[in-house]
Amino acid sequence: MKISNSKKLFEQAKTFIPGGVNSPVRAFNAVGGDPLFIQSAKGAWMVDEDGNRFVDLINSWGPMILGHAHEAIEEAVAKAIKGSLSFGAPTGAEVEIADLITSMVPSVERVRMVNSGTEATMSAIRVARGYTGKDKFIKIEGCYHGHGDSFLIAAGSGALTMGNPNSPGVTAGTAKDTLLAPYNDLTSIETLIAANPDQIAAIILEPVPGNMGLIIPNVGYLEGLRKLCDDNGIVLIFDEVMTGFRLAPGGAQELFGVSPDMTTLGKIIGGGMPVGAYGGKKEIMDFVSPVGPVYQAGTLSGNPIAMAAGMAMLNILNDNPEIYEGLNNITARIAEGFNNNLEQLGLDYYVTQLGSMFCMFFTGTKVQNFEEAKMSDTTQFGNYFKAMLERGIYLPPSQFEAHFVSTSISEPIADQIVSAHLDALKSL
Ligand code: KE4
Repeated sequence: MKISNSKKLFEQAKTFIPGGVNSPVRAFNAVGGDPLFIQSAKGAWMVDEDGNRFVDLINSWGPMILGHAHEAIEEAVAKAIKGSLSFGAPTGAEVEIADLITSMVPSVERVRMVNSGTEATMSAIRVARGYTGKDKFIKIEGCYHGHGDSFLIAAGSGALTMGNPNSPGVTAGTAKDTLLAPYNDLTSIETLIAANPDQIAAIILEPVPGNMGLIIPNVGYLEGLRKLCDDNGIVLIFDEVMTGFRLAPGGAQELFGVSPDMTTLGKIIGGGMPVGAYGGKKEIMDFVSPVGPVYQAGTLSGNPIAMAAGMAMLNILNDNPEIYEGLNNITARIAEGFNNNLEQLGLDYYVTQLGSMFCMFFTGTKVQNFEEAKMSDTTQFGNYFKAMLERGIYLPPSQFEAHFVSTSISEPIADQIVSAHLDALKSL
């Protein structure tokens, strides 16, 4: 595979940008080798600077659920840019998208737009603290909520991949207010609540974690969290930056029928543009400035071009709910093909799939939490990643990420992924 142009760009990039990338996971440190620089993408296919074509299973870490360069989204953006790119003043587009979000995600009665998932989760925690008057919050080990200081405490995703669970620069003062509990473990939550009476403002988690690989909630887990929060006056925050509008029009909370008090959103909400949002019950969100005392702001929050892209994407998803059945069927086809391959090869790697998210853990354990995810053979994952790349399949460059399927992935492409998987595993 020719990679000379990517190599040249990477060397140049490293003279200006830390590690040559604007987000750590892109550097391929978790899988070895140098990153490929992408030139363009259309539908299910991405093309790098050396003309190599790949089936894309990252889809910008979730946003490109309708495939790359979707005509309706491009048209909406092209139309919006004619009227200038930004005003720093309210626009009708922000009212439209807020209306749509609150109708697609009923637990969200009020919503504030921001520019990233990190901003959304940082703000949600601040509001929960302001609303309850309490300082501590419970984070689930292995869940990733962006790079806000109070989350980089045995975080998943990038921090986990970088082997640096407690990032330097996070103060002890910050860390003391973050309590940690394993995923799928209600007893640990009960223990933390008992040990910190009337001090816990919130519990935040990915309802379906995608940042330690994809992990499915055990039956009753989300319902149990809901009850513990109700019984103890704790704000339940679902971080649906990844699962929002992906697992169902109303996200994981719709799929599992458990309503949080607050929800954080991102990725799909911007249609590929930098957008995040946080929202929830009116009585909580009324604490947000300017109506309430909790301050949060953003120069480009609700940016009209980003709103146009987000609205176009959300409208398509909202108007065509059958999209989700199609995504689930294609993704289940891939997962079934992977399991058939593993059986044929006598391998017991663990494949998980839910909706249009899936992954394969290089461990024989039925992964239910962060500790079990970490038992995966990350070296073998790196070899597999490179073998799939050579066969034209671009996976997320880390064992601790989920794969994202778009509507552009047809049955023939799904079967191509499955046959590349078999061939790649045979080559290891
Ligand atoms: P951003 O600040 O990257 O927009 O969102 C942070 C975030 C918050 N919550 C969840 C559940 C997330 O998955 C993310 C970001 N996801 C990673 C993918 N694992 C983004 C990829 C990256 O860091 O480059």
